[in-house]
Amino acid sequence: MKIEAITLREIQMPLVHFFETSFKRTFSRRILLLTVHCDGIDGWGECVAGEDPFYSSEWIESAWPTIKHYLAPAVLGRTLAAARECVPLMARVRGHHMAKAAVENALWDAEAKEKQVPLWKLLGGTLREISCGVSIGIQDSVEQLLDTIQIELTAGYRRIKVKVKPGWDVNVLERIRSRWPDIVLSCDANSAYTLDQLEHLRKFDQFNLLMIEQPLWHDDIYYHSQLQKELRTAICLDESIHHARDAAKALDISACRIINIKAGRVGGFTEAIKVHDACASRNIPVWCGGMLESGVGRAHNIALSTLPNFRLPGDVSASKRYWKEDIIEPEVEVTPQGTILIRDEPGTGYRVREDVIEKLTVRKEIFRAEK
Ligand code: OSB
Ligand code: MG
Repeated sequence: MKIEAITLREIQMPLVHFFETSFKRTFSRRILLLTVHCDGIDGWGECVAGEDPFYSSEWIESAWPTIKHYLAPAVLGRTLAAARECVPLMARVRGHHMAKAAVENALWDAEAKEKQVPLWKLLGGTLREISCGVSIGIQDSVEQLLDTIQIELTAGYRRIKVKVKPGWDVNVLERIRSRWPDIVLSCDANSAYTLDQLEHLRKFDQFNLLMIEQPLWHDDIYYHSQLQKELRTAICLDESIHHARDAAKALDISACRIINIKAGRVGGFTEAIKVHDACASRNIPVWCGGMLESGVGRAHNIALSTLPNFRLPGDVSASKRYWKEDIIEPEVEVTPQGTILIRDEPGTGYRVREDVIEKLTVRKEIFRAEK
């Protein structure tokens, strides 16, 4: 496929309900979508960078110029036999994984469409149905959180993950466990603690959690290995895993027992598959994380989740939990058993609704190959 042009745009989508983590409350998303135009085929990608550099140092205002000045010029005009060939072309740029993933994943979508195969098969997937969990943000009150958990359990979701931070943790987990002693429950601290709080973190062990996600610093692996020795609860790393070497290092020093894979965080599908494989070879389960994606990124997460070592329910949930109207058709739906059935059409199996996207677009730029 010859990469003739790239369209970059920002759309704005209000969330159905605010989403609060230990670092921020988000009411509305600003989302970068990227389209690669190759021989009459359009591939779509979503840049999962946030509105602010809080989850990671990347944010949408760093991704835009990085794509415009470096990543798009590195691939425009090139003819690739496979999407993964874009990785070495963009390798001179250090970091900026979410910006790179937007380009690479759009190319995978184009490749799948060109080869007339489902994206999940192209990625090496095998699962025909994936397990879904939900990530529930910090609420205004514990009662509100319990009501939300009840709704998600009734919907069939197989794992409840709650966001925690100092002051909204042990007290909240106690209330959840006293109402539901047996549900599959985990928590995500988004780096809200330090090792000085070890005695406090030990209290999490009483709740029989599936895991505690990223308790310590966003850029740390080593001290998580010290913490893991002290806890019965499995640690899952999210923020601090940027590539397969990070995953191998974390597992070599027993810093965690589970890894969360986000294609954006590791720079695209190619590296996500490598992280998956590094974990599989050590018999460590992975699951697919989410970044409040629109349908474009959501469809990509679903495809990735079909790889065989995605053995735990992911943060891959229905469109309607986030959006009044999603930008794909059909919207992502979850069965009463808490699963998503994998579609067999070429590409993601979800059609991008360009008319809706056009209306949501607040800025757009098109980059073309030099003649
Ligand atoms: O840590 O997994 C995270 C959302 C934004 C930034 C970081 C995280 C999250 C989530 C949301 O937990 C998961 C989802 O998209 O449903
Ligand atoms: Mg997380």
